[in-house]
Amino acid sequence: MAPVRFVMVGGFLGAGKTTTLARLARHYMGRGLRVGLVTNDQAQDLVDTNSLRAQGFAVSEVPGACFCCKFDELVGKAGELEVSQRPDVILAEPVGSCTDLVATVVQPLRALYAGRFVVAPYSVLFKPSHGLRILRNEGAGFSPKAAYIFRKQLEEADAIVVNRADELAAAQVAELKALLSDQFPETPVLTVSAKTGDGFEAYTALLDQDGAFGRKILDIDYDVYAEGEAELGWLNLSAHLANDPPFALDPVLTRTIEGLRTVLAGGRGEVAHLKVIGLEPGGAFGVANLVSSGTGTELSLASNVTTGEADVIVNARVAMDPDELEREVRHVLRNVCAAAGLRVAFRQSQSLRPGRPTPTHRFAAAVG
Ligand SMILES: Nc1nc2c(ncn2[C@@H]2O[C@H](COP(=O)(O)OP(=O)(O)OP(=O)(O)O)[C@@H](O)[C@H]2O)c(=O)[nH]1
Ligand SMILES: [Mg+2]
Repeated sequence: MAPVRFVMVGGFLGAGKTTTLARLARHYMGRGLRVGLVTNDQAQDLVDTNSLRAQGFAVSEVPGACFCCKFDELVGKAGELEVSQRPDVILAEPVGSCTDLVATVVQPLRALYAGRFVVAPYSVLFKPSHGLRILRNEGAGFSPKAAYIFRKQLEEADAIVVNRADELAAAQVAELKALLSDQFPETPVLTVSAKTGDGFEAYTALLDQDGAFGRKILDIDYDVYAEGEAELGWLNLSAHLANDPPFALDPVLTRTIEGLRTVLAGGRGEVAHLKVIGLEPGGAFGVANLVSSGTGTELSLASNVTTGEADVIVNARVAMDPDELEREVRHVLRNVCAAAGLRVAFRQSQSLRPGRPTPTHRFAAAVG
């Protein structure tokens, strides 16, 4: 069998990785290639897995910790996709608070699975809402330790991909490019919009390249990294909503995110990413998001359905105590449902602070 091209796209929480992977998947499928995706999270019940599956893609999931700590499971899940889909390309999304992926994923894949995978250049999406403030050294609502992770993610990239170009003024793009070329002078910078597809021609051309990529081994302090990650509260929660007569699904999703934006305002905890998916039995689905405390609620994927019941999953990553975060999410969802006259039955929930990363492999120097 020909080796599978392994395309991993990094970037901070809410940078646009899942949106980008969906666009890349369509791009490769349009070229006649078969595609599989692997998602990753600290916990079960992942919005991204459900959203990508609902869009028709073949998705495997590595839950419970980042790819670096679950390297064998990543290879195992890629293997399941190889059997079921015979993919030419596997697209992989690591957890957005994870870094050091070149030393712990790219290099081990190259060294240990050379005949099975060809690893594409490692690109990292840049999230302007937090990134501009971090590059200006203004702080971004997070502690310096979380900002440390953000910077380390950029430092190991073969290319930095500034996302959300559709929202950026020309002066902002110019400032970002100047800051990035000053602080990461060796790294090419692309500008894209995962939403509109602008810039993807150059981006996919970069991902098609072979050569001396995936070789930037970080000098990284795992204590700072672990403490930075542990400052984030993490919540994955699922529930079932029902009503007779049927209700419009999308407003429930946006009101849930908007309700959380309101209760978390006033410095209670910077939002890294809040997302909710609603799935109705017929297969229609909608997703609403908030990517920082200073931006607005967005219905990123509309279901446009009215339904008698729906499953909802909330994934919240906020710099606050995870138990408090869970209380707020339950409270807001209950209020949104009460206001709309819906019955809500809570199902699973996991709230946590990410544990210290202990990678399966860590290469101290690049091989090959
Ligand atoms: N305007 C605009 N919004 C975007 C773009 N790319 C992503 N978004 C929005 O940003 C939000 C987060 O996008 P995701 O693709 O879920 O981000 P992510 O990096 O996968 O997030 P995590 O998995 O939580 O780390 C969603 O509301 C997207 O619709 C873009 O190019 N332009
Ligand atoms: Mg994602």
